[in-house]
Formats: sequence, structure tokens, C-alpha cells
Amino acid sequence: MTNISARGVGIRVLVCVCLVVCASGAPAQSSFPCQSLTCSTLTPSLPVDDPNTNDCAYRAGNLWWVDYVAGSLTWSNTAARKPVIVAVFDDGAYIDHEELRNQLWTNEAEARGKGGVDDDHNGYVDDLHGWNFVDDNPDVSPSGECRGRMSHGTLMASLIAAQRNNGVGIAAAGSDGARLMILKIVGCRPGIDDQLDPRRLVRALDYATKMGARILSFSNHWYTSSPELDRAFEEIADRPNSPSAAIVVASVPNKGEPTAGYPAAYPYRRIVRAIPIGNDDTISPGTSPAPIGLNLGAPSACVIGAAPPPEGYRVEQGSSNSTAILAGLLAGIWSSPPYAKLSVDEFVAGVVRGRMSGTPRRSKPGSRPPYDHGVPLADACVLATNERSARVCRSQEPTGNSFNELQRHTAGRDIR
Ligand SMILES: [Ca+2]
Ligand SMILES: [Ca+2]
Repeated sequence: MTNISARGVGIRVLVCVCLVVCASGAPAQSSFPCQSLTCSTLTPSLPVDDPNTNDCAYRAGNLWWVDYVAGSLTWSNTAARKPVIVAVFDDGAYIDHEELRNQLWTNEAEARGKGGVDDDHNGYVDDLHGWNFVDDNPDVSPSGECRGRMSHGTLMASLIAAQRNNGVGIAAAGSDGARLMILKIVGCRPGIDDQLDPRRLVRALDYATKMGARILSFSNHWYTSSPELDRAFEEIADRPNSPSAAIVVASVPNKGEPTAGYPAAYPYRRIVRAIPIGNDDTISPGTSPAPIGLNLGAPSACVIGAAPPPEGYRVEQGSSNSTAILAGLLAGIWSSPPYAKLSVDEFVAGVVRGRMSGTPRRSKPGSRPPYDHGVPLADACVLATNERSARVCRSQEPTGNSFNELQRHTAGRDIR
């Protein structure tokens, strides 16, 4: 068995940011996201894009990253919305968290069926919201010695699709349009299950696509692979008319690795890479080179997400965040009229490649190839209309200057 590390992006970054939060004196209660954070890139905050969204961290102006991607445009309860299932490949998630419990994909056959029975005959007994591929059981929440530890997957799930308008915590671009499928592919026991196993991942990929996931979110990366794993990704992310076709949202590490690692390193058409961006439109220092392709800038620093009890929320930075935010954004757009009817390849070609990659809104030039000319910044402005607009979309109008004002207001406040 060849083990491959899946932790290069997330864990080291998350640990170091915890120190920032603790040092800033932020109280360790769930109320803290509702108070202006000293590390917030929008302190003092600007008016939020959507005054009707009541989540306290959003009201407090602490979700700069949501307004930065025009997340408010993805929020509506129109009957025409078609939720997009986003599979979260990570260390599981606290699915009873107040931001996640109503946002989960549910296997209806198992929900209506009998306990202990594989009601939908998919080979997995009682797989309600995903599967634990580490312990081979339906419990996707951290268990045993993993409980109480930092849960990377909990944070990522919340950045994709935290529940909006529940009065607490955060919102996300995928709040109204994404449903979360939780796939536990790594554990927390050093040397036992904290390494990513290719055979385990092949099974998880097969599960995700067969059960209807259309976006696969990878806030992790690895540097060695197997022929079976390569074939699985080629089928999902490249082969025309594949029944397994899905968008793979992949992280590009910002820790200085010389290459991006898999799955970002695959040259496949349905791979969308998240380039970590600060609120001043700069590419995060040390971002690894990415192959030419669908590379979109998404927020990375000073991002609040869900955490295990008792804290409930925490502030993090890193390219893991960018990846989850981008996955939620794509789900929010794809679930919206008029895009909800599009196939995977229609959405990739028409929206991601055709509209989002062609945006006039770009990052500042990066310090090294291939970022010399910057990268397009991901946002939901394709959903803007005369009736619904967001600050970042108005900035793209020839006569608009709102975004320039935002830049002046927030320049230099990033905590990176
Ligand atoms: Ca089943
Ligand atoms: Ca919320």
C-alpha cells in the first residue's frame, strides 16, 4: 500500500492561525464571530451586500470573503433552484453543528429505509449523509480520539454551505444552493490513518459520483498517486460524456511547495484550481505554481468557519479556505436559474471558462510564473441583474468606483 500525505495544505496552516486568534484575545465562545475581529480585513466594516441576511458574523462585517465573491447573489429561495451536491473529501465533519445539520445531502432511500439494511443496494449500509472510508462505517463525524480536535472537514463544509439566516455564525456562497456529502478519507491517528490511501480514495470517488455529487472539493493535496487513482480522476475530470463527470475543485498550496500536487496537478478540463487571495487582491506569498487551466482567485485569510465544541467557530487562513469557498460559490451559481439546467460540461465551458475566467476583475500580478499577469478573481457576478447586484459587480461597470473604494478602505489590513 502506498500512503500519500493529504495534510500539506491544511493542518500546519490551521495550527499557526489558532495562535493568532488566541493571541488576539478572541474569547473562546461561539459568540465571538459576532464581534468585530481585530484580524478582520474589513474592520471597521463596510455595509454588507445583503442587509436581509441575519447571520451574526455577516452582520458584524466579519465575512469579507463572502462579499468579495459576491456571495449575496447566490442567495435566493426561488423555486427554480436545483441544489448541487458537493462532496467534501476530508477528515469528516461535525454534522450536528448548528451550521451544518440542515445543509447535508441525505440519501433518501436510507432515510426512509430500515436501520442495518443497505436499502438502496449501493454497497453501503445506512449511508445517510456520506461514508467514513477510514473506518468503513456510516459515522462521518469525528469519533474516538479525534473528538475535540480541530476538524478540518467541519471548517471546510461550513465555508461551502453554512446555514444562512439561522441567526448565528456565518453564511457562505453555497448556503442556499449546495448540499454537503461528507466523505471521511483521512483520520487523526498519526501513522495509522492520517495518510491518504489511494485505494480508499478510489472508493470514495466512485461513491461520490454514483450518488450524485457534481462538485468534489479537495482542500488537500498529495504528491504520489496510483494508476487506479489516476484513472478515476481522468474519468471524472476529463473523459467526454462520462457518467461520472464532475467538477473537481482543487487547492494550490501556499506553503511554498515547488509544485501544486494532486489533484491540482492533473491537466484535466474539469479541474478548477483555487488560487489563495488576500483582500487586497494579492496572491498569497508562496503560492505553488499551478498548471495552465481554470485557475481562479478565492479568499484565503481571516476566514471564520465552523469548529468543534466548545468554541463552535474559529478563524483560519490558507488555501484550504480558498478551495472550499470556491466550491461553495460554484454550487451557488450552478444551482441558480438559468444555470441549474446545465450539464457539467456546459457549466464548465459556458460559465467557469467562458464567463468567470474572462472576468475583467483580476488579482494583482504575482511574484512568479504563472502568476505574472495575475489571475481572474472568482465571484458570482454572472448572476447580477438590474435588480440584484453586489459591490464587486458594480465595480466592474465602466463608471463604477465602489470596488476601488473598498480596496482603499481595506488595503494593508490582511493578517498574512
Ligand atoms: Ca446504502
Ligand atoms: Ca449561519
